[in-house]
Amino acid sequence: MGFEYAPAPESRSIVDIKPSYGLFVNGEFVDGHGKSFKTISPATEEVLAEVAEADESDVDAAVKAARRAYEKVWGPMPGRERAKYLYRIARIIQERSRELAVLESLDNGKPIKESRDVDVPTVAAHFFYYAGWADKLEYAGRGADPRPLGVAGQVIPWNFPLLMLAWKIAPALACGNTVVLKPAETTPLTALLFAEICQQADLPPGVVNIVTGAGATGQALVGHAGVDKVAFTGSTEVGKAIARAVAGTDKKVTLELGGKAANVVFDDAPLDQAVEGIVNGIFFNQGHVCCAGSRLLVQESVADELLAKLKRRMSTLRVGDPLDKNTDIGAINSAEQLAKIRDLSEIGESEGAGRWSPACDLPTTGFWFPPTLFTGVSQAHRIAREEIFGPVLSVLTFRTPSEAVEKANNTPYGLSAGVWTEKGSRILSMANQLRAGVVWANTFNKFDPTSPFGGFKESGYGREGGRHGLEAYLK
Ligand code: TAP
Repeated sequence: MGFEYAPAPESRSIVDIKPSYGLFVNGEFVDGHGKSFKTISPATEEVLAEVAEADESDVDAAVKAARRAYEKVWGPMPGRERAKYLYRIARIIQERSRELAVLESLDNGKPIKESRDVDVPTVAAHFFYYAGWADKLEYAGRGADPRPLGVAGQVIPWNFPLLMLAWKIAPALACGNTVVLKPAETTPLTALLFAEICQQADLPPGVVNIVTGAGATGQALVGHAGVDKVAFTGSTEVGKAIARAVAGTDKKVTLELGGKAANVVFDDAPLDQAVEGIVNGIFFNQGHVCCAGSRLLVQESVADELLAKLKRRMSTLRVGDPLDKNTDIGAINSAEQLAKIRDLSEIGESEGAGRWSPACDLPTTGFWFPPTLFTGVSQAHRIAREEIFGPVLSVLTFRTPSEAVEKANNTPYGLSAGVWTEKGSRILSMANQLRAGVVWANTFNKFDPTSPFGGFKESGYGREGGRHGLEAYLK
């Protein structure tokens, strides 16, 4: 039985979007020297604001501001004092959480219930968590008096704009580094609101600098000689280019790249619960998730039953206005990403996989893609190998646990995996055999600041989160 939902839009009046934004350098908003660019709402294609582009000279000014702040203020400051700033930032994030959530949904296209209930609370949690470490770094496992690295150049993607910012900035600052961060071109607005929060927290000028722009700005940042540490989250392709660019320098690097996670369902799994985990694994955030469970591996004996349940559940997903509190699946972040999802889905069909989506009305403006699954997928299909980064699930089957392991690990990536079974011993055995940085058992896409996150193989190197996340920012 279906239900009709009355619209329940979150008001956008809480955010005050300025017509144009400068760069945040040395504690102030300044004009950029590059060509400014527009950021739009992917749900409506409405222009939200004009944003400055940082060229090489702007990046240079930001790195120099970060260096001064590192040497004169932030580096020498006792950890207990740095902690106070981080706690203050965390509390302001909580106080302004509705504003941050609405702005994130507007600029990114993700549903408000996700930005409100997952992204922003996790962002605050990261700042609280690393604030707690700032005066306890001698217990981080890096010696009695671990030192910061200096200036961190950080480049982040568009799928979790604020959360990726928090993953990068909170541990860097806790350890005594200063940062220059480049948000993604399509989602700069919440990083700029975060810059205002730094001002509100009286963070000393130059400790956090935000340079907006496109790939060239990111390239200028990671290539800058004054950057001691490069932290990048994004595609494997750009990650490789960055690794090449910093090879031979003494910069420290962490790379968090793509994924093609297997979500493995055994015949003894609680199937209704598994269906919720599969849906959360691939349709959360429109599937724009590096650790998305984009390959469902289901044991053959329960495949038909599970697929019937999954299709029924997918038919209840509501696609539409990101600001509506009932929405499950929002807009695809950009026309470019939509084209990529469409291309790979068409390739899936032409290679012989069976495509299915529930009936759903998509809005006529903006960028949309229905929740989609492919059955009859073989390991050779491109939709089983390549990261689609959209709401598209590839379903494969297996007969034995060793076949499941073999298929799950048959990927150049290794970021995450899921296991669904009622046997604890099987969970442990699978977790030991799966080559993935995170293995979830009877759940999926759970994030916690105390837990390290990162990849194997082409999913990158280094860990973010937890005590391990400090290592990336300490000598
Ligand atoms: P990318 O195209 O790699 O972009 C990531 C960031 O790098 C953006 O800010 C981008 O700027 C910038 N950039 C582009 N070219 C650059 C260059 N040559 N040098 C330095 N910076 C450069 O990825 P995306 O499309 O934004 O994000 C999707 C990818 O990120 C997926 O593969 C996904 O799996 C991965 N991802 C991984 C994780 C983790 S934790 N492993 C988390 C989220 C996303 P522009 O915005 O202007 O392009």
